[in-house]
Amino acid sequence: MKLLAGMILAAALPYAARAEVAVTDPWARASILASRPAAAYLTLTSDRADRVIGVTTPVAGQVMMHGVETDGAGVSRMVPVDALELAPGVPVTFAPGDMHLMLMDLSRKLEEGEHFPLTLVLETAGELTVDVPVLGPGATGPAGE
Ligand SMILES: [Cu+2]
Repeated sequence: MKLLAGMILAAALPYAARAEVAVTDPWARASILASRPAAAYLTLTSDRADRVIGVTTPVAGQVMMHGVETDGAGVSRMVPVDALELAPGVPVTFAPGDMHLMLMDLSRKLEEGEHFPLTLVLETAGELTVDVPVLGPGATGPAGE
């Protein structure tokens, strides 16, 4: 019964009460070969608790969220993240050497200077599509940094 009451409340919320999610500084690095995965980065802030449950883009067959873990010997490895928790107002940053979006099965090389759409699927806020600029192969941060 509790679940049903929650659903009715959500349906009755006015448009203005919808979740606000901000995506800042999206970027990707140019890829050397279409056969190698590419990585994309951005900063995501939601005004309420939410979860990123999927990411898609037309340029890749699959997008995975990867975290990075370092073991006791100092060896880092990538760890798939199925659902990314967002705490209200706390920015989550995807950046080189840290959490990143891995673009698998590229349909083609990502060329410096182009842009591609990337869609984040959030449990509460729904789908959010951002335009991602492709920076040079040596880029280490978003344009302007
Ligand atoms: Cu990865």
